[in-house]
Amino acid sequence: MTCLRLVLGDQLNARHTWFRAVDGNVVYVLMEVRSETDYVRHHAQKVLGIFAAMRRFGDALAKAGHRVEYLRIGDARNRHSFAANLSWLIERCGATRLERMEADEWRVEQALNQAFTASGLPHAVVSAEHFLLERADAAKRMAKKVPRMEFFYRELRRRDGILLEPDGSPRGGQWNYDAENREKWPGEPPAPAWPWQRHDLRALWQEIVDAGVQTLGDPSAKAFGWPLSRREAQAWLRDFVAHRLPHFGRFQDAISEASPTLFHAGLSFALNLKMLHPREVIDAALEAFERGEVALAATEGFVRQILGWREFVRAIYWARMPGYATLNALGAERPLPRWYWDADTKMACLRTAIGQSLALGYAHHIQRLMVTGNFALLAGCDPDEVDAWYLGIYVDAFEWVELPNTRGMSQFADGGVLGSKPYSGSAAYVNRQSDHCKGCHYRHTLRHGERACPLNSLYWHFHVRHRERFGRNPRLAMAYRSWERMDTDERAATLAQAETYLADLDAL
Ligand code: FAD
Ligand code: DLZ
Repeated sequence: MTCLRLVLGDQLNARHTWFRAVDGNVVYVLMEVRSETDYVRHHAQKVLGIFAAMRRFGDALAKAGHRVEYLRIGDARNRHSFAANLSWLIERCGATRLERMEADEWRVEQALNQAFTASGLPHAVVSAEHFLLERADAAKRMAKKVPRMEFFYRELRRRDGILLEPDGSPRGGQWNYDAENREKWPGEPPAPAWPWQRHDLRALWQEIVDAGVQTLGDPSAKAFGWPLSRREAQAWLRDFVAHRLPHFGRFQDAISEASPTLFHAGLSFALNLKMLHPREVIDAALEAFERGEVALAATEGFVRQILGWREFVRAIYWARMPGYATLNALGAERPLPRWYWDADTKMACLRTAIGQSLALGYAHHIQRLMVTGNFALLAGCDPDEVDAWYLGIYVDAFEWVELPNTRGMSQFADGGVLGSKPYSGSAAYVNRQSDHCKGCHYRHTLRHGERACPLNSLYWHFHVRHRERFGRNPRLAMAYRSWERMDTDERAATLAQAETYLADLDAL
């Protein structure tokens, strides 16, 4: 009897129970396939990183004595889809049984279900043993009504006994220290550099190019920086806890041209490939807190990202797919401006966020939400295009996490499933949180006129055109009151300026 066990590129969980014992009847299968490189145009570093990490993982399994079948992108035998490769591997290995872990993406889950059923072999699907909620439980919690993230998060904190006083109340008296986490970064303390690796992936890059895979962004194959193994990922985690976590909360919402990474963790690539477990990441932060090295507000702010947001968006994804991927509550249909692909815009905030995304395959949360996301929201860009951009450009982008963040949190295309109001901001927000405006071609104080920052008129245009939906939302009441207080000519000039900009977004 031979069992094939499929390991996907984002299932590199070395601590999975599958790998505990060596069994000569089990063959682990990993494959680099065009169906996955081509369903969207990915950042070059994302493809490089996934393939390099998969190869290391396959090698480590073989070294530990497991049987491994690994299909490289350039292998002439490769049929370039999970289903087609599985069917010849079944023949080749004389397989009598198939097993796999749950896939994180709806698309892949459907394809694999079909392939396994079509094989006619007995098969099983097991947990990927990664998330803090099993998938069915996560989806069940969202089945009737999606709770606000804050309540979902508190429940998990109670369930797992995280940051609680002995009586079950939250440590320090508050569940959430977000109010302490909104500072602009003045340049001090210095933002520590991330512990970038210097992997030379030029040979792999050549294989990818020779195979004809189309990518975007800078491959940086000569000095590829992202962690590629569990050991390297653990070193990133230690580095984060020691050097950046102490300031994480305070500057979580800051943006700066002087640092693309500020005090962020840079752990999403390692987490999403499952090289790290979310619980070990949380525990590392909690231990630093207990040792007195990190304040409660920073610790709680970080734990909320992993235990709260990450699990929450996944739960929404599995409760609401496949319909969620087609929602467009605001009827947005403009194409994304061309400069999303080359960063060639006069707006300093967008130029910086897109430029660093193309260079690193990374932008931090506030850049994704309040710079690139905010612009697309205000301009009414088609959420299908916005999704494809986000799904391609970031090394950590997998649909289960990208889609709710983009279509839901950032574009409000889900009509308020994930959040109760859109994350919209004018130039005042960007100026408050960043150092972009002082050197920008546009003037952050102007609503109209030649140098008026486009974010200002687009902000008002967005709220006016969606007044019916948002006008009675108490969280937006202040914005609508400010609009009413503006004199009539000012309002007309602002809306006219927005129309001018909307007529040629490519020119901004
Ligand atoms: P940090 O800011 O240091 O946060 C620590 C960790 O918390 C992250 O590694 C991540 O695992 C988790 N986290 C924080 N915020 C979120 C969130 N909103 N949703 C899920 N997990 C979160 N994250 C992805 O992993 N993949 C994506 O494709 C992705 N797309 C996004 C698209 C948009 C429009 C927005 C607004 C956010 C998106 N995020 C995505 C969430 C977040 O921006 C990234 O997780 C974060 O920037 C990764 O960098 P970091 O590890 O330095 O994060
Ligand atoms: C993203 C990606 C890419 C680019 N290539 C592969 C691949 O060749 N082989 C593979 O197993 N996985 C790849 N992935 C990750 C898959 O798309 C991922 O498994 C699904 O997104 C399911 O979450």
